[in-house]
Amino acid sequence: TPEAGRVVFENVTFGFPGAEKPVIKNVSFAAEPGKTTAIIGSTGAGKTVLLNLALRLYDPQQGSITVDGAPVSELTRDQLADTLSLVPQRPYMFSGTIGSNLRFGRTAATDEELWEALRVAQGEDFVRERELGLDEPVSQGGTSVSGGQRQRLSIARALVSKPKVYLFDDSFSALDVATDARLRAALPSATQGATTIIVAQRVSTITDADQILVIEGGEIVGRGTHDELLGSNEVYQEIVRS
Ligand code: DGT
Ligand code: MG
Repeated sequence: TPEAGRVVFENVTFGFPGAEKPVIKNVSFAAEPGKTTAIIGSTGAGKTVLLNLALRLYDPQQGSITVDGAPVSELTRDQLADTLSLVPQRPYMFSGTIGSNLRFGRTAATDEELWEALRVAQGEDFVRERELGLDEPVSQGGTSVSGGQRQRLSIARALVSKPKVYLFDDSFSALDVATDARLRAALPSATQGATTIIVAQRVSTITDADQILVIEGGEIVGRGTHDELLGSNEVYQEIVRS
């Protein structure tokens, strides 16, 4: 259906219990299937909370969030987990192997699929260099892999699950600019048709996004393409300059 993977926020307001002020204020946007929506804004602006709301880690006090036209409040955790894959800002590893970390409970994924996901996520080389490859042990917390490798494994894990919606929370900033560029060049064909939402620090990560949301203090203060925002939005201009 044309709704497949469509994520819609309508007038969403959310505050943490006990906090005086909401951290998300009257946010509305639609993230469309086959397109990339980028979210940019300073630290503490509310980017991670927005993604967590889509995953229903918390429920908004006002407004609605729908995925595929259905309110997320009516979806089970399993349904949400099948539809949306989050690459968290701080990726985690559990004790097992590189392969089991990539499968993450999806035992049906073949080794071929894991290698394909690693290829896209720019993780193929460092896994091939490991003596045991996919069977290489990983300790909990992933101390045997570097931060950038952990991020790439986490991206590959999301690709293996083939969700309708990808949520990348600052997943590219630990990568050097060249790896970031290669990864983003490989992503579109791997995520074709899916809805992609990317939280970014670097403007270069999102210049080709279909829509960019600029968020400040929990509010959307600008939206458009890179060129549109560059010409019209002071907050965005400031981010580009910094
Ligand atoms: P980042 O990752 O540093 O670029 O910042 P954002 O944009 O991801 O910020 P976010 O969404 O983590 O936090 C937005 C606001 O919400 C910020 O004032 C901190 C606050 N906040 C985040 N998580 C919690 C929480 O678990 N409890 C409470 N009380 N406040 C939280
Ligand atoms: Mg964050």
